[in-house]
Amino acid sequence: MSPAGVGARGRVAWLATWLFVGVAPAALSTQAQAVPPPQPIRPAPTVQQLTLAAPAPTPPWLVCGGERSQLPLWSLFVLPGERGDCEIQAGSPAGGYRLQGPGVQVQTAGQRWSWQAPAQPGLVQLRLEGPGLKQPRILQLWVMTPAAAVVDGRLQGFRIGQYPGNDGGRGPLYGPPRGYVEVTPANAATRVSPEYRLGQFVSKQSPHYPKYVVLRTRLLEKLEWLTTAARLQGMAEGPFVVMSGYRTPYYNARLGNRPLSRHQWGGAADVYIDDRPRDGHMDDLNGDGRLSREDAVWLAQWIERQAATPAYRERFIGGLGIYGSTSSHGPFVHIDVRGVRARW
Ligand SMILES: [Ca+2]
Repeated sequence: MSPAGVGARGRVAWLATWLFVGVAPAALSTQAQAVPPPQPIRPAPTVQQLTLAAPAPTPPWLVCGGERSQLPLWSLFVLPGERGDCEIQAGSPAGGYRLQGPGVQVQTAGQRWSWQAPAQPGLVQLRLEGPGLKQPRILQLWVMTPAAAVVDGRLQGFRIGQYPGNDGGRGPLYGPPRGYVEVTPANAATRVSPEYRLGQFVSKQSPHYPKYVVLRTRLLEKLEWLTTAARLQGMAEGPFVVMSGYRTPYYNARLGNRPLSRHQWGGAADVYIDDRPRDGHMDDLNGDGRLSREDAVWLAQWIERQAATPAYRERFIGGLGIYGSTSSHGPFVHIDVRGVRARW
């Protein structure tokens, strides 16, 4: 752990003590929301009072298919038979690297490889070994079911609905997906990144399998980055709760959501922090003894602060939306990776 992480542990302990002592768990229940808030025994930390500790770079960067990662486990979403390249980014520790797995060929020893995905949908893992890597890094190729398999808005009975026939003039990020990852009971718990699992991103429209999901590597990288930053800064121990990830156009329309919601392209997640206590609701982040929209405001302000860092700006610019409670959900924050800044 970096020095910043060690410093953050004291902060974690302080925050945990304050939250557990200062806020009775009962105060967070729905029933108790009307009760006047208990007086905090210390002032609540403002977003600005937290450190701005960011995840430490851990080279090498592996660059594949227009994405790059330093994570010990990451995912690309590809089509059957698709070919691609990977390379070690310049500036990484020198030496010979090995990328091994089915369908991987060496182009230039130690620095660059080409791969070809299997002809059938499924999952293959490539392992990167080399200088400074105590454990192999895993690159997962999720081989998708091609979009051409969607018939009358359904894939194996799972309702997809209709994507806009073109990008609506809004750019390639709004074109129809190239394919869909099949989700079954057997692979729903498979990790797509160190902290997140495939099943967390599935459209919540039906209990029946198989289900299908669209996911963007960049969204997973952003979630991982924010999760690590939250941990370093003493805000949370575990990953964020993903309340909603991918939504099919069918389900998005059923919810009455915006027609061009980024959820439909696998690039958005509605998240909250639920660690203290872990009770299925957003934590009392602003320390006022209540669970309210203000806690989502607090979380959004925290994300906004991370967005000021160069590492964040380089890859994670996108949407940030604040939502309060309704009869069906508690407060949460929407994040996405649309590539341009959007706020609501
Ligand atoms: Ca609160």
